[in-house]
Amino acid sequence: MLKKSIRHDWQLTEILELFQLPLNDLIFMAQSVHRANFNPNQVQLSTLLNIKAGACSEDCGYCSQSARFKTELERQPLMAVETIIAEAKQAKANGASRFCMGAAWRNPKTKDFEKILEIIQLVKAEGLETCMTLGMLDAKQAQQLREAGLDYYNHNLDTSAAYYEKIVSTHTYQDRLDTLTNVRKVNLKICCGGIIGMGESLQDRAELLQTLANLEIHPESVPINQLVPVAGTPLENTEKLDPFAIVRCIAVARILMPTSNVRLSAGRAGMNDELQALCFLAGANSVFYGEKLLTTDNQSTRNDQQLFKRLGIVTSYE
Ligand code: SAM
Ligand code: DTB
Ligand code: SF4
Repeated sequence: MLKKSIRHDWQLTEILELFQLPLNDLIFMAQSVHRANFNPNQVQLSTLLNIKAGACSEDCGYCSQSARFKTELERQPLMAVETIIAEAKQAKANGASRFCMGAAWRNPKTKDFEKILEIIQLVKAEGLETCMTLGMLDAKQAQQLREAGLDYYNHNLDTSAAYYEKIVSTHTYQDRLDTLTNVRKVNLKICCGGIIGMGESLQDRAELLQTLANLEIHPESVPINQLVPVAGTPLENTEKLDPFAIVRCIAVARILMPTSNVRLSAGRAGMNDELQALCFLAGANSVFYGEKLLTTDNQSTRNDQQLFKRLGIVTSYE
């Protein structure tokens, strides 16, 4: 029964009610949905690499890579293909099943695109799934990425449409949705989620999850990031979240999108083992794995391996 109930007509009031359930009830419901659809003791590992750093034209208020903020990040042009492949090999040797490459761009430029296509082919040849996040894409670019063999495209909606305007002024929520449409049209898998802890309300979180869950096809991968405050960005001093907020958000995402991989994403470095275990209980079944996210620290691979062992979690190739 739980298995069949994939819906695309979630109402905001229903979602808010889920968020407001007693935590035990919410986790029980999410874990029941999770078990009906997945091995509850399996977590998928994706490793991130920032292949072009900083100097981004956009003004996303959380981001260390915007050219508009004075952060400590050093800008770096598009990385050499050989360096990327060496990192991919290392990620595979450490046990990752997917290699996710990010570039600090508003959108990819023609001069870099051939190299991007070559990178996809070479990383795939290492036996890894590939994911890229390069900013906005037009229909032709999406098609070319697909033809090169890309598996996933990451493009987050990040928050509600209303709150997005307070966080970013250089592009719109509709721009983000248009890229998702272009990506879906060519049958690329979608990785799309958001960030909590940017000063948004519970309603903003509910609206983000509603938008994701009511897409014609649910994103195959839903990253739930907790803001990593970066010195020099407008959000650097945002109030810290109650640790249970991410547990609730993961649980609601799991209930709304029963067959998607829900990823406990940025912010994990600041979480203890117990909180991460609670997130897995609430239905998270994927993490970013490796010492670094894009520009900030992640949990160490050693800690992760120990934690998975202690929890009896197997990390799998999908
Ligand atoms: N430029 C591309 C874009 O904006 O889509 C790709 C890279 S961008 C850094 C990818 C995602 O990382 C953002 O959409 C956001 O969800 C997440 N992110 C960036 N900085 C973050 C931070 N400080 N804390 C949490 N998540 C963050
Ligand atoms: C996603 O949702 N989170 C990742 C990935 N997709 C690209 C990025 C997290 C970035 C955290 C801050 C940083 O390291 O710069
Ligand atoms: Fe640029 Fe992406 Fe950072 Fe926004 S989130 S400033 S588009 S790198």
